[in-house]
Amino acid sequence: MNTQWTLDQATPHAGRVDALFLFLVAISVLVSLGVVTMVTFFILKYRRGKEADRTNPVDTHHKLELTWTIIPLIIFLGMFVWAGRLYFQMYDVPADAMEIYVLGKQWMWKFQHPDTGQLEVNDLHVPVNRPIKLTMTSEDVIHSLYVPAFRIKTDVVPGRYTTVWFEASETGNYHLFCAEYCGTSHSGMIGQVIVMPEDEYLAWAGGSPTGSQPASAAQAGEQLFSKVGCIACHKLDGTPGVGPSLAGVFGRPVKLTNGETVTADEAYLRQSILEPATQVVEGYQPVMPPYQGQLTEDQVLQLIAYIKSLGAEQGGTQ
Ligand code: HEC
Ligand SMILES: [Cu+2]
Repeated sequence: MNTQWTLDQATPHAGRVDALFLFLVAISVLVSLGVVTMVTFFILKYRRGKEADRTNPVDTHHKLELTWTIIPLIIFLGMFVWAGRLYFQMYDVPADAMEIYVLGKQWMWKFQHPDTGQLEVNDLHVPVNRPIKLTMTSEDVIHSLYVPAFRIKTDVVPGRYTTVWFEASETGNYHLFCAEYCGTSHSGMIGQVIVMPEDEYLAWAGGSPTGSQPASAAQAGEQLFSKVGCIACHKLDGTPGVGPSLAGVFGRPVKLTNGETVTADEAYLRQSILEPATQVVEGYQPVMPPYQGQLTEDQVLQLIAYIKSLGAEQGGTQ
C-alpha cells in the first residue's frame, strides 16, 4: 500500500517498478559507500609525512580479482534481466485488453472509447481491474503520456501509433501529465485518470441523460467510409473490387508487391490509408489516392475501428 515516501501505487506493475528502483538505489549506495570508504582509507594511509611502504611491489591475487569481477557481473546482469522482463511486461499488451484511443495535441489529451463512442478531454475514465490498452498518436508535436501512479510513461508521436497498457488495481483519481516539453502551455497539458468499479464505469460509458447513445468509433468510421468514398473501391462482402476487401484484414498477414509480408495492425492500416503507395498489396494496382492531409487523426482512428469491426463480423460474433 501507499507508504508516504513513495508515490501512489495503483497498478501491480507499480510495485514491481518500485522494487527494481529501490534495488538500484541500494546497489548505488553500497557501491558508493565502498568507493568512498576505500578513498578515505588510502588518503589516511598514504597522506604526506606518513610512513607507509611506497615501493609498490607487484602483487597479484587472482582469486580476489576474479571475485570482485564475477560477483558484480552477476549482479549487474541480474539487474539487466530483471529490468528487461519488466519492460516486456509493460509493452506486451494482454489480448483481452480494452482499447482506448489517445490523441495528444497542444495542449490537451483527447480520449476515445471505441466501443462506446465516448469522447473525453483531459479526463480518462476506466474500469478497475481490467487491462486497458492505449493506442496513441499526436496531431502536432511529440508529447508523452505519463501516469506516475501507474508507473507508465510513453511518447506520443505524430505520424505513428505507440501503445502502452495498464491495469489499475485501486479505484480513485490519478494525475496524468505530458512528460515531453511541447510548447508554451506544456505544463498545462495535464489531466486525470478516473478508475471506477466496473458497474459504475458501464453506467458512465452507456449513459447520457437524454438516453441517446453516442455513436461508437466503428459506427463513425462506417459513415466516413461511405462519405469519403472508400466504399467505391473496397467492397465489404469479402470479394475484391478495385481494392481488396477489408473484411477480416485486421490482424492478418498481407503480401506486398515489394515481396514483404506484413501484419495488418493499426500502424499498417493507418499507413495504408494515409500513404497507400508505400505499401501496395500484391495483385493490386497502386491506384488508391493518399488521404494524408484529408483526414484528421480522429477520423483515421475511426476508420481503423470500423475496419477492425469488419473482422469481428466475419468471425460471427456480431
Ligand atoms: C480509387 C480506389 C480506392 C479508394 C477510393 C480507396 N482505396 Fe484503399 N485501396 C485501393 C487499392 C487498389 C488497394 C490495394 C493497393 C494498395 O495497397 O495501395 C487499397 C488498399 C487499401 C488498404 C490495405 C488493404 C489490405 O488488404 O492490406 C486499406 C486498409 C485501405 N485501402 C483502406 C482504404 C480506406 C479507409 C479508404 C477511404 C478513406 C480507401 N481505402 C479508399 C483502392 C482504393
Ligand atoms: Cu505535450
